Amino acid sequence: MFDLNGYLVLEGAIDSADLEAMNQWIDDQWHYVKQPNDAVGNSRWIGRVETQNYGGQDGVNFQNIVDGGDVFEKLIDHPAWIDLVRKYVAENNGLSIYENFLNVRGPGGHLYIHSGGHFPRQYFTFRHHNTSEWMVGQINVLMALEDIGPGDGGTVLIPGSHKVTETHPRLEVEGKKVGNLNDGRLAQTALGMQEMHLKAGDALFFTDAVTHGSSERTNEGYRRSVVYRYSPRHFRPRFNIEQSDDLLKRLTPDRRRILEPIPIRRP
Ligand SMILES: O=C(O)CCC(=O)C(=O)O
Ligand SMILES: [Fe+2]
Repeated sequence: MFDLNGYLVLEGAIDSADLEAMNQWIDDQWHYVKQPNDAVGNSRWIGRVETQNYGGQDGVNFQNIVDGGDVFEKLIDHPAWIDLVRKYVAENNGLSIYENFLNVRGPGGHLYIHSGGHFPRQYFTFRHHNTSEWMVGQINVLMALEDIGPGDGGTVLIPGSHKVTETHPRLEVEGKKVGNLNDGRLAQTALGMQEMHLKAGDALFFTDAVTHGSSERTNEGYRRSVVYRYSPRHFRPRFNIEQSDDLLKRLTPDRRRILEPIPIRRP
């Protein structure tokens, strides 16, 4: 079904103790949700975790959340998904984490439509090479820290759209195909979109190539999610935040290999 649709829902991936710990982390950092930037508009740092957003209604991202504590370190090679990730990215491509963040998104928050098989981006690779091994350029694991139901701003996606050749009508602008479009039209209104409802602890496992976005949150309160994106080890991390020596020393060898697949060399 992952091959066919480009996504899977991994039910009950995260146990309640870990959910509680992650939700507690958010509660403890709530002032950053209210005030993600400092007085002159710069991002703020909590150790090596950085507040970030894309300037729209995407909410507050806590980038490099892997530095937020034990419970986030565990997600690097979480047993609920790591074998699937290893299968589809494939061992001979190595493994890395392209981006890891925690997102908190309030009323009015949403994400515009992006991605799709029509668009030539290296990390949208999704193929089965010579019938022996998979080669997937990026897999996103989006974890719901609380239930995400109608009105909560769930992820929307178009099943199978990672394989399309023809361009989605909304992703064709003046005869040219685009990979994303912020044109004021909500992603959930695009042709073929399906809204994904998750229970707290479920994880949406999807190729970044599938056409997706996030529906507008119309309910009160905030949606809480964590996203870890896995890619072959040759991809540079999106924000390239240098990990602390403390974190690197703490990690198991497997986790360290994923987080820092090509160690920095110094004389
Ligand atoms: O926030 C969402 O629902 C979607 C996130 C997203 O676009 C992604 O993880 O690539
Ligand atoms: Fe996305």
